[in-house]
Amino acid sequence: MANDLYLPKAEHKFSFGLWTVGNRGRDPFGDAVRPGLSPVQIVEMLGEVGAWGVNFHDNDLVPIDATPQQRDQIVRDFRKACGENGIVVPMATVNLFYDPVFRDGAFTANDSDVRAYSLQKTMKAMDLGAELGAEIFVLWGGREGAETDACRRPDEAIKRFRDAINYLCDYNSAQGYGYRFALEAKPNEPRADIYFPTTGSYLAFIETLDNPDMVGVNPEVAHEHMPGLNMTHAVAQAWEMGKLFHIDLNDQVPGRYDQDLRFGSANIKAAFWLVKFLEDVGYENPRHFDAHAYRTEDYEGVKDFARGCMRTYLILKEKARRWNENKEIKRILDEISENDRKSNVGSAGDLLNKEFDRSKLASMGLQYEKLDQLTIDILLGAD
Ligand code: GLT
Ligand code: MN
Ligand code: MN
Repeated sequence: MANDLYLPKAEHKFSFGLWTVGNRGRDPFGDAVRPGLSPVQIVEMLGEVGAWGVNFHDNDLVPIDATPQQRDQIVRDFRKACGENGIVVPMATVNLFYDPVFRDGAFTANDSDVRAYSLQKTMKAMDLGAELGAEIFVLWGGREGAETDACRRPDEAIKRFRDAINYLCDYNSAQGYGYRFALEAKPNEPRADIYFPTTGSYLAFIETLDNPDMVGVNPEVAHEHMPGLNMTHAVAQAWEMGKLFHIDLNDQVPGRYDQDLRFGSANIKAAFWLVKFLEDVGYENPRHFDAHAYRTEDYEGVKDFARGCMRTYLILKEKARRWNENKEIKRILDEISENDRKSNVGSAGDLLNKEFDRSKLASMGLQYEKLDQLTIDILLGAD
């Protein structure tokens, strides 16, 4: 019975990118360790492990040099495989980082032909995603950055990026696609510094667009952890602004290269607070795992990896339920909320004349040690 709780279902909206379970284990120091799978084979694998959705970059599905006929055949085969395996396409994205043409960035590149080509490639990727039912379009500006600031003024890059997003929003409206764009931040890698390093940077930027309502964010655990930030806080700010359009779940030890580890495999407690937040607020957009299996694995190991991402999420969801129902935790939270309610600031005049007993306010223990240990007890199964 308890095990059923941890089985993925469509209602959980668990999705994977073609590039995640299809990852062949290449890294900067070593070649592929797994044979390539076709998009159809990847969809079959996702059906087998119980996922709900598949996402793709344009070129994960259609090779960059495919003819229009080849493209149409690939789309037909892929659509059929999705139907046969009960898999939907919630999100699409565009690869603006792999081809050498993007060596100086895409929307922010100094060459206006590169910028125009990047827009054209993105529009075609939007056409492709819309054809397969995608409603969210992620934009990760992997090469929108610099190794040296001698190359351009960073504010010029921001202006170019804004022009590009405005242009794509207009295209979205003109085509009637109804996409919601989700901007994904990362501090560095593959460039030395990327222009919008944090989710907060994008949240501020979005308000400067012509159509801010069409654009939100896609925070990724690893990208917040790389610089040592708190993913749940980034997600909370996005949520509070109505901008949490999509999420990339994975794991990452701070201060290392981009590890894209199985969700919850490195920082269980951080993963717990994230899942608890998403469940408490009622997040209903896709739960996308942007991660890949260790390089030691064959495709059986890749399935273990994919099942593990979903299982850990569901275990943590159940832990969050236990946390919310724990009597001792509830009692402490009640006391905290009493302190929260006890005074109103009132008018500025009243407040200026009010007397506060600072030493009394500072003397009371807040019981956070106890709260945190109760959390640990739940996480370690000692509750
Ligand atoms: C790439 C990157 C991810 C992004 C993908 C979307 S591509 O794998 O590392 O974080 O989400 O472009
Ligand atoms: Mn990543
Ligand atoms: Mn990502």
